[in-house]
Amino acid sequence: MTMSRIPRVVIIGAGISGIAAAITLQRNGFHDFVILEKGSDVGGVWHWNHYPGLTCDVPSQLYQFGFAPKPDWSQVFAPGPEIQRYLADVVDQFGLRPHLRVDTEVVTAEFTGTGWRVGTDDGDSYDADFVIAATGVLHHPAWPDIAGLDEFTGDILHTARWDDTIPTAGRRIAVIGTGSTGVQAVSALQPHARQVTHFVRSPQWVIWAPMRLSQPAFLSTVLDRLPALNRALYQAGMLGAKAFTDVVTRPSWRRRLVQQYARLSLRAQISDPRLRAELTPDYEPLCKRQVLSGSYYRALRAPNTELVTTGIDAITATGIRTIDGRHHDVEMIVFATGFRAHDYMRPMKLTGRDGISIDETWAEGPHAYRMTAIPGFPNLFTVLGPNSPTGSIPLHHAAEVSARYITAWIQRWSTGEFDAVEVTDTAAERFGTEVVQALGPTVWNTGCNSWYITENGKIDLLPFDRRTMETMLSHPDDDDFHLNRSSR
Ligand code: N01
Repeated sequence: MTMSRIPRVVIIGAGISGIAAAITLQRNGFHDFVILEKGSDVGGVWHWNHYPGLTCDVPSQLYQFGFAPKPDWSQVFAPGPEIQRYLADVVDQFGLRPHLRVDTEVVTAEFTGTGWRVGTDDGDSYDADFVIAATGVLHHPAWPDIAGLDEFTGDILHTARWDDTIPTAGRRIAVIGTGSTGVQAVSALQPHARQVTHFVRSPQWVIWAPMRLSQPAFLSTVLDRLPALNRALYQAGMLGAKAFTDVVTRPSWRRRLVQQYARLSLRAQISDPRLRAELTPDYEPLCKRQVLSGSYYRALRAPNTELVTTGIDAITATGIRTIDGRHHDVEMIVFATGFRAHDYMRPMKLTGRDGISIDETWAEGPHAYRMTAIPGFPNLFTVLGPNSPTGSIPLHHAAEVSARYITAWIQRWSTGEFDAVEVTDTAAERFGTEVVQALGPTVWNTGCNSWYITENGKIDLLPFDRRTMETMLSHPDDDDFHLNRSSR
């Protein structure tokens, strides 16, 4: 391939999206890129999260890059540390370390008229022709505003910033929140704690799944020796994922069947009618990000666990007081209260064309054309950005598809076809309208509150299937963009 000029690219974030972007650039012959990572290592959400019980509830065969299949996952649902190691191994295998700056937080990024100037917390700046924001959705821990939080004299932890030096065995622990994280944390803490009190504001449907099922050693050996079989397994997994996308995006008997299974999971494991009533959500299964567990209900039935569904009034020096006046003495409070999922790219000060800020552009919530391009922000693309399919399509695959799309633009820049590419307002608005229309029949739109929903009440997900996503990102669509040449 002949190139008339070499693009300089800054990738922000070394999680799944950033790694996908870097490797895609590299495989297309672009090597002048730097990955700026705020954390001390790669892995993104799998670097930051290391709370007890952290397990991926997506089967390992699907939770990996298509270009870097791992034959020997220890479990069908991999434990968090193994996923972190996998991502670090991929970074090494593809020689990305020389491009990586860890402990480097991007604080500013400004469009200069011809490219970007990116500033970091240590005072450095990087000039780039393109910026790829791979900053992750589940990054900022959400700390609820509960009265008395500062009064507590014991240990306070957020699951997303776990401190491994704080002991948990033999202690009285409160866990607040019952998303995927809270359910996993309660299951892992209960066997060793003296007492676990689980504070549940709104119960979740918890589908039974064998989360600790080992991947048989012989299968790992066979997949290692027969890469073609490993690829076939990955493709088979993609078909399974397709069925799941169908279930969440279109009402059908298939959706109802999965929902029945969710209800059965509760009925079959909780026989006490009072406890079952407390654990029964008032919305349809699958409406929130579905929780999977093979151990949570067992942990709840244990004598050292208590479920508290009465609202929290305040935190005191020695525990938590609920609105019925009862005081729950605890030595440690674990906040499994999720993330500020819509602060994507912030608090970075991102300034686009004509001085427009990302905060102004996203005053009514994050939005981007086909998940990746934002009007007013030329030569900047997001990977797993707004409206990404976090609830329906394998994420590594979605990141790879977006990375290929972005690389196609960069390729065209390298031949001198344009200097700046910017999505039009019309195209971005049209995409937004298509998304809203397609969200109508999705299960996420059946009346529940979840982290999928922005403060402005929009569902921040992709309501399309994998093929549609692949088609929309298969090639740059010139009609939807301004291609500008500058006189530099
Ligand atoms: O967070 P969540 P999460 N008082 O937002 C409660 C991914 N993940 O960290 O529903 C009391 O789902 C809140 O209650 P309510 C996965 O995508 C993946 O668990 O608002 N409670 C809710 O119960 C997942 O969906 C894996 O009433 C309060 C909880 O906190 C996403 O991360 C593993 C409260 C927050 O649930 C986020 O999951 C783990 C308050 N003031 C996570 N404020 C995998 O296996 C909030 N809550 C891949």
